[in-house]
Amino acid sequence: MSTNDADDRDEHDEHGTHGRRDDRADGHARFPTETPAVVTCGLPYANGDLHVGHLRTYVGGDTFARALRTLGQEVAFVSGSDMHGTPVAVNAWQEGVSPEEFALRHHEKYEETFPRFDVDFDNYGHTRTDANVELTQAFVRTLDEEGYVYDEEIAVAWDPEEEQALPDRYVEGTCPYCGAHARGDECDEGCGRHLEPGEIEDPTSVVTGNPAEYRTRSHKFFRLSEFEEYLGEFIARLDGTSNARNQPREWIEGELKDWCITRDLDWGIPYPGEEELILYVWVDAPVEYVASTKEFAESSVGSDNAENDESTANAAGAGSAGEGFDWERAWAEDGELIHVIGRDIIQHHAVFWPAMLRGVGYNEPRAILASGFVNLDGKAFSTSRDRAVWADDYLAEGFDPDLYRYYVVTATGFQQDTDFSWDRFQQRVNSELVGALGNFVYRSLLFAHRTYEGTPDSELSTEVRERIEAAIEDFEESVNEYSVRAIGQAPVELAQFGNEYIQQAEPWKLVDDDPGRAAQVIRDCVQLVKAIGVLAAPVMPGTAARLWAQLGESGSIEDRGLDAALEAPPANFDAPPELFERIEDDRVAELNEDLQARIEESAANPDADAREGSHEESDTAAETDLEPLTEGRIGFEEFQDLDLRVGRIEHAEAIEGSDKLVRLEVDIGIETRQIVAGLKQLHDTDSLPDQKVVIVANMEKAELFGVESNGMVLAAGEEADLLTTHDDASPGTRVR
Ligand code: B3M
Ligand code: ZN
Repeated sequence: MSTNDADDRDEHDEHGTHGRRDDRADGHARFPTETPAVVTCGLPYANGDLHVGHLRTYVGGDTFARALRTLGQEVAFVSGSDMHGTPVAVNAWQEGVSPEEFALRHHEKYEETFPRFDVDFDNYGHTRTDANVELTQAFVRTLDEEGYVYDEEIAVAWDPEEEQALPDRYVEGTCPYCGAHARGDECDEGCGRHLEPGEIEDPTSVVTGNPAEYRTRSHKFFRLSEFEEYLGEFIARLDGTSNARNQPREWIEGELKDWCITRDLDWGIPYPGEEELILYVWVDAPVEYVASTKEFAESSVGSDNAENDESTANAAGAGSAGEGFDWERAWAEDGELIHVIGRDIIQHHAVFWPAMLRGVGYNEPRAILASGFVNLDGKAFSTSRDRAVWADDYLAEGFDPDLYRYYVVTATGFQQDTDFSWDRFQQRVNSELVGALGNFVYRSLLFAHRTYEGTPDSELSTEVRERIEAAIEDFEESVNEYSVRAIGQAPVELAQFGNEYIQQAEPWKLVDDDPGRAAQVIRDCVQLVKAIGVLAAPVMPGTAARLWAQLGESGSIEDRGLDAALEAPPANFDAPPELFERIEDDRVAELNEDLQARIEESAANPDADAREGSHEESDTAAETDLEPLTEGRIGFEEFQDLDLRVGRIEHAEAIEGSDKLVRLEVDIGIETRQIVAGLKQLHDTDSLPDQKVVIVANMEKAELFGVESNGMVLAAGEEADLLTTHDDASPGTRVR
């Protein structure tokens, strides 16, 4: 097994031993266990586009879940979108749409994007499903009944102008622990701590930019302090990356404060029995891990052909039906619960969540794998600055998802930060995937096909058998040590051995002189190819499936388990196509240029089409910078293509379900047009009738919220300042 894996080194140093994890006094049973396992990935807030940095945790979780299955472990791999809380509410408000509409849109996008990277959750739900609302309220009721919840009056930040409470991301200020600029509930740029309501210093309202005042409100508190001793013991037996044990120790050993679990907000799950209080998003979010597992377990019930139906409602990807998966045993009794998260949310998973689970009498997490961040050319990704490689753009480039999967999983130890650059990506793909793995598979299978029409009739040599056995053992060890990186490295390491082996044996020289030996060497190589496929399946499932087909194997490689690595390959197969394509220098130069141009454009034009963001920056201050003038000029004829007309609004009414849209009837002389416009928040609909406006009469028709829009009303800026005429131009007059 690789000895230079930083994650492994951390593990070993900490325990002062190079023994196996289960040598620890409080060690857990080795995988595969008799009990069901659940692997979860942190729920992405449904508030932005995914870039390749976000994907690290999901690809890592998917790889680990697949690796566990390869060992024969029963696994449910689940996640869902985090729909609630101020990260969604603030962004929806900025866009002028309802949080519900906003969150669902992003949820659907995530649901579609993950499988395109072969991140195949068995269930991908979201926190507003009935399953999660019910389960969350049941959790809270139990905590309340058990005496773990009390009421307390506290000072909450308040915007005096808007007359509204400012929970969490509605307020910014200074972290009381480290002095960094921080959000209301999290020191996101400094020490990373969770901040309780009222803790932030010099608070400013994100809504108006005003200094926030304080108001007294009654809220619910969870008695976290009562769990101090338990949490200390829990952390000592927690498996996974060492950062997940080390960071919380400090918090637990300091004074563990009770945790405020409600907010003044109208977006979220109500506190059971006290509907005016909304649960803090970090209460209902982790419960979705349980709800999503439950949905998986129940997913095949009532569906006759679930086995063949890969488009079941809440399964993102082709996860198998979950009938028979004992979700209650996993969560409430003795299952193996493994959380894969970003390193910024360790406190929530290693402190708040286990205390909640304990409070309701559930099982506890066995392991937390907290990933480092991915930087872009040494600097943080920035969603709002468009300084990112977007998941969609990566796929639109035609790159195989496996290339990125391999790159990000093996770049560094899981808990270390890592860097993405197109140059490094090219270098690793060309040397490790094309040069080592692809090359070995191709030359072996081509030689075998040409000379023997497939696998030669010969015995596997002891040397190669032992090498494959060692690779299998290492793989089992890597899974038990939670080393996602080592899992990813396994197939390439075996291919490197294969290349040395074939290079030394030179079977092409033996075919005539020593045909027996030649057949044996190629038999060895084909076996190595098969073993490489088995080991590659967790990190590169698509590639492994292609390799499997090249070998003439039938069925799914992933269903076969580790034993398949030493089973005889088929006697016949065709000439193989290459598994990977080289990435050429000019392509990388182009990718770098495009990325650079986008970054520069977005810096020069901060208002234009910045993507909605979640993790790095919240971009809350209203942008006042003017857009630079458009460079290209148009001729008069092109302008004439626009049919601009004076109109008079006859009728205006809000469109139900939309925060923003208004249905207008506009008289344009020749006829009356129905037009949908985003004016609701900025104009009192009653004030609109009789106003004169300018419309684009030959705008393509569109449908918004089920209402046809036949034209477009012109308005300036964020406030939708309506364009009008000032004299007696009558409706229908052309504007030139
Ligand atoms: N929605 C995303 C984050 O803070 C947050 C995770 C919830 S996991 C239960 O990264
Ligand atoms: Zn701080």
